[in-house]
Parts: sequence; C-alpha cells; structure tokens
Amino acid sequence: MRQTVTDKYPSRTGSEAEIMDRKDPVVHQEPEQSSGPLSTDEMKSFQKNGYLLKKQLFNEEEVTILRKELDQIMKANESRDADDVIKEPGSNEIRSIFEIHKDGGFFQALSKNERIVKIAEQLLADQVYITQSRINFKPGFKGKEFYWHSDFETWHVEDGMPDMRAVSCSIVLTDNYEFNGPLMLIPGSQNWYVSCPGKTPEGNYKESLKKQESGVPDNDSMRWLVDEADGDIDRATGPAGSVLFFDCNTMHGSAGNISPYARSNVFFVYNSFKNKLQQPFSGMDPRPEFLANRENVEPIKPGRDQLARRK
Ligand code: 6CS
Ligand code: FE
Repeated sequence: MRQTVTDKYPSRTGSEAEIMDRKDPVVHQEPEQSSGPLSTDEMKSFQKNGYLLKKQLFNEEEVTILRKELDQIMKANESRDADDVIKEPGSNEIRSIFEIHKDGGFFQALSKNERIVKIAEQLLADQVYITQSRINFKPGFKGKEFYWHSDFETWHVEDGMPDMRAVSCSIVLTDNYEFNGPLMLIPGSQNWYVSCPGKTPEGNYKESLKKQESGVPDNDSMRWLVDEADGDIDRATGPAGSVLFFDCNTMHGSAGNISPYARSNVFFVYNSFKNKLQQPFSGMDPRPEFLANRENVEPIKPGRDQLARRK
C-alpha cells in the first residue's frame, strides 16, 4: 500500500528545473560539541564544503592488502554476467561491482571498520547502516565519465530515501591524479537541491548505472551552482589509501580516463538508522536490493580497525 508522506524534495515530476533550499542539516550535530575521530575544524570543513578528504587514512601496507582484494574480486567477476556487475558502455570492461559489503569476507569486514564507521556516525549523529556499496573501476584508456549528479536525488526519487542524512565514503585504491578521471565536487552545492525536469523511465537503473540521463541537473542550474562556488570545481586527488567522505547531496561527477592508469575506489554509503528507505517518491517499484538495501537492515557495530588479511 502506498504511504502518504509529504515529499520534501520533489524531482522528476515532469516540470521545469528548480533550485530549492536544503531542509536538513549537513552535519547532524554541532561541530564544537561532537565527539568522534573528526576534529571541530574537520567537522566545520565538511559542513561548509559538503565533503572532506582524509589523506592516507590507510597506510601503504594496508593499501597493498586492499589492492590484492580488489584484484581478486575483479577476477572473480570478470566473466560473471549478473545485474550487480556493471560494464562500461560499449565495452566488456567492468565499471562497477555492487553489494560488496555482503561478500561474507574482506569487504564486509572493511565496511564495518571502525576507522570509517565512527566518522560516518559522527557526521550523521546516529547509528548507521549501509544503503549501497560498490567498487568503481575506471580502467585506463577507456574509463567513461560519470555525469554531474546529486546521489540523493536518485536515492530519494528511485529508492525512497526520505531525508538528507547519508554520507558516502570512497576509499581511494589507486593514486588519483588530475588526469585519470578523479571525482570532481562543487563545494557548497550540498546546500541546494536541484529538482530535475523529466520523468524516470521504467527500469531506469539498467541504463543509468552505465550512463545517467534521468535526474541530472540542467545546464543553467549547474552553472548557477558553480558560480555560487566562485567557479571552484574541486578534485579528489591524492595518494592511494586516502578516503573521501561526501554528503549525499553534494553535486559531483567525473571525466573519462584516457590516461594509462586505472582509477579504482571502494564506495560505501552510510545512512542514518533514522533515515531508512521508504517507498520510492517516484511512485514506481523500488530498485533491486543490490542497489538499495532495505531487507534485514541492522545498525553496524563498528568492527576492529585492523584489516582482515586473507590467509
Ligand atoms: O544509481 C545510483 O544509486 C548512483 N549511480 C548513479 C550513476 N547516479 C546516482 C547514484 O550516484
Ligand atoms: Fe554519485
């Protein structure tokens, strides 16, 4: 039965694009009073910009372990033809592998690693669970772009995420340079919601994970957001082992990778336990579980800090 809830963030209702105010806090407790791994300044920086890069949160030895696990999961999925393995448009290269936090092994343990979970808890001021996880692999020479988008816009419309109270955590597994398609973010863009024109096509995710066309901002709204940031488009560049935390509504995207160097990252989305998914605001059927977890959701108990090495 369809519940009647007011839609704080309407989008894809067929009408014109509109820039609306954010109606939720960016950090869910006062930076000065919050306790957790982030300093007051780091909390303030996340609040102002909508993201925070923790350089080398994982050390070189840990990065070696992470890379080995990445290679193994890529090999295991190379010839697996399944919905949760997304290929690059027009080629057979893997673009993303979803739901890795349920692998019953390394990535499941990593998703509970206290070094990252406690930061998510501090930002969201609540217990958290994973609403989506994936490995993004942007191969050298042929990795295609991700067009500008707010994740929240999709998660709200297609998955029924009610409020802006989720944070993405991207663990950088390769050195990210200006030239291998790093994530680009618009500082301050988390403070506005771009309501997008158009309607969501049936089964949209089958195309949108390769190339998103529905729920992307129009050119005028995008120009407005960048102008508001004084023309600043930031890039998440840095050595492997760095971890980027970014708000669910921060406008971001990335260019293609025609350099010889792949760009891969592990991506966990932590959602507040008070912000569990409802019926999609599009009125359509929910997307599959591998994209948007809603079954057997439990708050994460932060796990041990040490990376579990495979024997
Ligand atoms: O569909 C998703 O959940 C994610 N993927 C894309 C291409 N856009 C929205 C969101 O980041
Ligand atoms: Fe995204």
